[in-house]
Amino acid sequence: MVQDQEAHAAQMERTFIAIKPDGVQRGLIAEIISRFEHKGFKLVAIKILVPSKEFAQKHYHDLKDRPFFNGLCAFLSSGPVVAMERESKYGRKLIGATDPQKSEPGTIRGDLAVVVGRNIIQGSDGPETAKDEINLWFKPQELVSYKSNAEKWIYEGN
Ligand code: IDP
Ligand code: MG
Repeated sequence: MVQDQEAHAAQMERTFIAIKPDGVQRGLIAEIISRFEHKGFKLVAIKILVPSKEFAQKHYHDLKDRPFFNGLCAFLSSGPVVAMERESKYGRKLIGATDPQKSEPGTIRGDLAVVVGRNIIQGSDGPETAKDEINLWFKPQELVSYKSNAEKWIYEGN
């Protein structure tokens, strides 16, 4: 039983998610949060803040050589962002492709965004980047540890 629980915990993937300034200004906070909530993503941390340009540059450091880097960092720091950590076994499929023109309908970007520079949401690319992004955006004491009672209805074997 304990082994089952450990296996279950090991498979839960941490994801850093941020609703970018365009999503906040367009009044899409509840819409976006509800999609993760309805799918069964566990909410571990959440806050609203205006990131500085320097902070945005840190967040997007791996894109620093791309031509859109300055505009992207200026945009991310242009207004409030809602930052979250969520856990699930579903990866980033809800978010959709980076370019909303290529995102499937049914995904957040496919349904709610139109151009790549205003794609309303950030989601970490995988477990390693999630770890780095969560460490950048949250202090350890901002992460809440709790047992989600919904999990036994969302997943098998726990
Ligand atoms: P992701 O957000 O889907 O993980 P990344 O490649 O990590 O995509 O790029 C980060 C962000 O940079 C994108 O969400 C988008 O806002 C922006 N971006 C990516 N490619 C372009 C581009 O070709 N033009 C303008 N902005 C871009
Ligand atoms: Mg990315």
